[in-house]
Amino acid sequence: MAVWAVYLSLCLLIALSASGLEPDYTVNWEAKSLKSRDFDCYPDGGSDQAKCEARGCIWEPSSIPNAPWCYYAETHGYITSNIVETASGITVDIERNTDFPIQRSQSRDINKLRVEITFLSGKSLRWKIFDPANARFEVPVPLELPATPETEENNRLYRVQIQNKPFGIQVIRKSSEEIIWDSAVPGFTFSDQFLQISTRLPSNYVYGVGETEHPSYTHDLNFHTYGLFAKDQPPGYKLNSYGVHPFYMGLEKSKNAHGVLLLNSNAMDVTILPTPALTYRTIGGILDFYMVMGPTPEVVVQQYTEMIGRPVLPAYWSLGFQLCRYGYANDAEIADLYNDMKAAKIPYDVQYADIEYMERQMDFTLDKENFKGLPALVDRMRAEGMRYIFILDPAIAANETKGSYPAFDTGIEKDVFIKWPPKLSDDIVWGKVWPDYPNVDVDNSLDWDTQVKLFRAFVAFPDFFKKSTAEWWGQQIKDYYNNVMKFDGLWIDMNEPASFVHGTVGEKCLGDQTLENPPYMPRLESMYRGLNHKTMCMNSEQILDDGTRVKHYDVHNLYGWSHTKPTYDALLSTTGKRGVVVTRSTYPSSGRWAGHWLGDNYSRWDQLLKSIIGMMEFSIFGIPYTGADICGFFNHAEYEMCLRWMQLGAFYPFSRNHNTINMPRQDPVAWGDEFAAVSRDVLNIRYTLLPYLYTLMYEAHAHGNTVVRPLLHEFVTDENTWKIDRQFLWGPALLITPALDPGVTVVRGYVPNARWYDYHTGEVVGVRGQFVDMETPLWKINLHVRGGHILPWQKAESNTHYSRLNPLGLLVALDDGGSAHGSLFWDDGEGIDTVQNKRFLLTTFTASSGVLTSMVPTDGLAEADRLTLGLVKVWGVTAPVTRVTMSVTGQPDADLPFTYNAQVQELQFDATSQSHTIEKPFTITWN
Ligand SMILES: *[C@@H]1O[C@H](CO)[C@@H](O)[C@H](O)[C@H]1NC(C)=O
Ligand SMILES: CC(=O)N[C@H]1CO[C@H](CO)[C@@H](O)[C@@H]1O
Repeated sequence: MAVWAVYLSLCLLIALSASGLEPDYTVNWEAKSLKSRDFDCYPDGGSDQAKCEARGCIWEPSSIPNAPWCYYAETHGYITSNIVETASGITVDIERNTDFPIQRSQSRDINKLRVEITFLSGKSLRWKIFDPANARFEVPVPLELPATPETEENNRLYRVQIQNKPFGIQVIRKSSEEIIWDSAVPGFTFSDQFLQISTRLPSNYVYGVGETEHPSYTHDLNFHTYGLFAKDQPPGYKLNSYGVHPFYMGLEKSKNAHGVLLLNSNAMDVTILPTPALTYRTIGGILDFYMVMGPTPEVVVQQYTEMIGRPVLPAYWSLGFQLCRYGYANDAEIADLYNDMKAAKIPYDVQYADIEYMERQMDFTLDKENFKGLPALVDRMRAEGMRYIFILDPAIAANETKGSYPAFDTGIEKDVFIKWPPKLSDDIVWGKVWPDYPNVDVDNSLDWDTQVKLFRAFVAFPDFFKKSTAEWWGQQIKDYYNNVMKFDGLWIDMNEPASFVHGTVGEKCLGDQTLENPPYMPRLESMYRGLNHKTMCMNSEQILDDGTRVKHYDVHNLYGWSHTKPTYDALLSTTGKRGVVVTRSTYPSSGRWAGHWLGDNYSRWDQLLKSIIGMMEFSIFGIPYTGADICGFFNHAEYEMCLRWMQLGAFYPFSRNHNTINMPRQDPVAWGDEFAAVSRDVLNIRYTLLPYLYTLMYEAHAHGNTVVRPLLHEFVTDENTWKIDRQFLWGPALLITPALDPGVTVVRGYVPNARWYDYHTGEVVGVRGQFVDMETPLWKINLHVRGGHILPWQKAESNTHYSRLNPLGLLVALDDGGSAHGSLFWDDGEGIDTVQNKRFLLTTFTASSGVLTSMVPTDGLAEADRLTLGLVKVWGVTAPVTRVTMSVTGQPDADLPFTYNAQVQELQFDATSQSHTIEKPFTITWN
């Protein structure tokens, strides 16, 4: 390496003189060239000088870790040949710069391209780069775009400029004159199976691009590449995981924010460079970009979810605590767990059954030996206000006797399973997943591959793009509910789709092998084993709703997406309630129907932090209902880690403790009294705050706000917040600072610039805008409430069926000026389309100068769901109070009983005696 470093400056000079720079480049020639130097001409690995130069690129070893040694010449790319501007956009024709050789001989270059830029609205735009001569695959995910473009220049936050050589698009934010997208950088390539485009970023702060584990929420810019390809791959560093979200949010020097979606569903990778810049490489489809202009991070998410679809409102009960494990031996074990949780008075709403409830892990069956009592147990638990969620996998077992397994038989009848392209074979593309063969006992002492070979039955994968498949799937779900047992929600797993064999049984994929091993292999976990590693053949054929035949190669990343809506629709039509669906594999817009758990994580301390990062990323991906498996899925949990994870997990929107088979129990009643007590306390806090969390979920559904909110969304002008990922907010007002490391009793946390109150004591925090050490003994998670906000709450009970009956409390945290505001969304908790049909209550609360008033913008609540006003706590009341009076139109004023604690500056008054239901506005005055 040292020897090469000497060459560096030398080569730089040669490269410069060779490239014949025009005069205006020489002004800052050094900066320019160093930047071009970042763009990797040989991302495939294994380059040397000869191979590099054969691509027309520049070879120059570097001592910078991960920096490319083979990079593009300044003008490598396409050249603009024609530009047509209209009021609604720009059309550009571009041609490949043939001064440079083709990039990959196995992937045909497309020399002439069309670029269509559309001014979607004043705050959003799209640029689409495609082959005008031949139609290529385009992502069949419908987006909600404005009906007409914004044709009035003055109404647009942006301006677009086209660069000629190399061709590039520059998007400029008019207010700051910053270039926030700039693809006028070398290396742009558009060939059949290798499409590459880079953009300079306006700042070093970029977030998102998933689903893959990131060690920090802010990206490290030092040439890190992340593969995106749906895979049954437990999250790990640089491993492509279950879902695909080619979306990032970028901050700008002006402290504005924007978001960019690349709507492409092929396998791809994304590299983040110190330029700062970002390179996308995808292996099919077209380049279809959408940008939203914010200007704040929170507005970026609102605009993005307006486009991809706003997240579903989950049932109220799904915000309760949930218990699951893979490997319950029988229904008695679940019944005991339920009884122990009740006895320990730990709030909990949802129990699961993982695949063992099924007969030989086959969907829509019940193990009649070990889980014979499950339907009755489910009925009993549901009668006590609990809910049940079952798992379903997409793969359907194929080796049952004809007539004995309707799911497969009717699937064949209705032709729902994925097959080969007809000219190759009319057979199904068989895989293997869980189901065992009938009458065969699995020998667990054998190695996994042998077990798969010997004991796993063939499976067929339904093609969920077809309407007939959705109907068939819905019918299976309905039949199960009506004939076998009830459930309230569905959990869909293994929908990458995962298979235990590679490609197909026998592992020989038919047809074009460049689909299985493309000329450019993105940086994936399985890059050396082919795209079909642990999934189906890329040459399998799927059929879109409109009859278009597509290759699994193009739609692999949409398999989980296509599985989600049919499952959600089936849940609604079967149960008549909205319930909840959680899915493993997601794509932009999956949040419209489902939440997502962060996968089969490990029971390790580092995963606590990673789960916060994962949740923040899913917040900006538009899937707010998320959380990791509390205490981790794989391996042994240890006491302290599990306890800290219970505390953190109490603030996951999706709060579920889940564990894999053959591991010791890790539920809250598995560890003794102290653990149970800490779990009870922290879950009681969660349950107390559920009305606030539910209101945030409504705001996500109605307006696209985030629920788990990075601090920078609320305090973007304070650069300290740009990197914070060890703390997060619930909405604008609750700051959560968990212990994430072993042995700590003090946690260093940031107190953003506002007035904050300690949730546990009600005392005001003396500092703001600085890092402080927070005492965090084992029983405690740090929680702070932001002055200026009113949080609705209810006393916790054993489950939400009971807590929802309690009076509504308010927590009024006054700001420096003695004011606060907040709101409550309330409905029946599980009705279908309550928001669209206005069958809900929306109340806003305002406190100012010793007066708390409510207003009711929407009152569509049924009488049975009404709430009465209960205890109100006001924090930050500086002067002693002598009287609290409540007035409601048409009624005499009433004095309310109250207490005032001068030391804490807390006023509490109780309206319970008034039996006042909150759909009627009220005013409460203290003086
Ligand atoms: C399982 O089903 C597949 C597909 O029909 C068939 O090819 C295979 O022979 C069957 N295996 C057994 C053991 O019945
Ligand atoms: C604890 C945890 O959730 N860690 C990782 C689990 O996996 C997701 C991706 O599925 C990551 O985003 C999390 O960071």
